[in-house]
Amino acid sequence: MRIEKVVLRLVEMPLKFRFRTSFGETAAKRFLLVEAISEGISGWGECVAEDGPFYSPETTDSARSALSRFLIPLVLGRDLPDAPAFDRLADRVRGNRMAKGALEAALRDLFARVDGVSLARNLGGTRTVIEVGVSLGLQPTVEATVENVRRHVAQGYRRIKVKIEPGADVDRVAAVREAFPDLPLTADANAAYTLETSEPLLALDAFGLDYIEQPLHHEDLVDHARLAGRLSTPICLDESIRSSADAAAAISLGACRVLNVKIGRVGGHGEALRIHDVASAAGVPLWCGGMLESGVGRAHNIAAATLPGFTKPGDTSSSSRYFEEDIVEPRPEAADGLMPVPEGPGIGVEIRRDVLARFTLETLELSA
Ligand code: OSB
Ligand code: MG
Repeated sequence: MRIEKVVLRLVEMPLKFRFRTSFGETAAKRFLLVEAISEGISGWGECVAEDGPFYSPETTDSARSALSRFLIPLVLGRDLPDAPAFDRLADRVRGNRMAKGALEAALRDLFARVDGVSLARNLGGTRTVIEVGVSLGLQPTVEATVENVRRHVAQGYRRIKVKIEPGADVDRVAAVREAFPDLPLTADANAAYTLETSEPLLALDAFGLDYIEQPLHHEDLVDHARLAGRLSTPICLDESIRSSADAAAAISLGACRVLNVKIGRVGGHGEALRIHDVASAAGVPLWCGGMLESGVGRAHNIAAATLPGFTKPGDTSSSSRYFEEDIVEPRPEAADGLMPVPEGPGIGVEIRRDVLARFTLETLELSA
């Protein structure tokens, strides 16, 4: 299939809540949206890079540069047999995985739409519904944390993840656990601790967490393995895992027993599939992480999470939690912690071009 045109949009959608983590705070979701066009059909992908390099070294600006200068030119005017062909072409480009992942996702959607099959089935996914949890940002107080958890438990989410940071960790988790003794609960530190400051993490062992997510620096696999030796709670890695090679290294070092897979963070569905296979062979369970995505990225996450290795509830909660209005229809909405998997071609949602136009700050069209 000949890729005739790629449109890169900078989009900003207001968030219904401020989302605070140990690395920063977000009040609006600003991201790049990729539209890949062939024979009148469009495929869509969302770039998960954020404005600043605080979760990942990539940013919206770095991704725009990588996409427009190096990645999009690899496919423009080229006759691609399938989406994995792009993955092989893009192998020359080091890093820049979020940029790569956005274009790869758009091509996956495009090829699945042309074939008239859902992306979930195209990837080898089997589920028709996926279990989802929710990721709750840091709240100003312990009371507000418990209240926020209560609201989301009432909505039926299958697991609650609370963000922690030094000074807002054991107190939060202890209070939530006391209020909800049987709740599937996890804590995400976004790399805020070191082995030297890990004492609160050891104290979290008392609260029966399903796992602790990314406690230490994203480059500290060996330290994660050391920490794992002192904790009975499993460690789940997020930021540390950029590729299947990272996943293999982390698993063989004993740095984690659970993996958070984000399609964008690892460079697209192809790399996510390779991580899936590495982890499944080692018996390591997966779940699909979130980056406050619009309906496009959310639909890609849903498709990925239909694979058999994704056995734990992920972060793909309802679109309406985040946004008054979304750029897709139907909006991905969970009920009782279950997210339906769209059956239509590709990601199974349609773009509302009028809404998208209102949220678009800049447009760059690249033609063959
Ligand atoms: O660490 O999982 C994370 C959002 C932005 C950056 C990093 C993370 C997150 C979330 C939000 O936890 C998950 C979501 O609701 O999409
Ligand atoms: Mg995380």
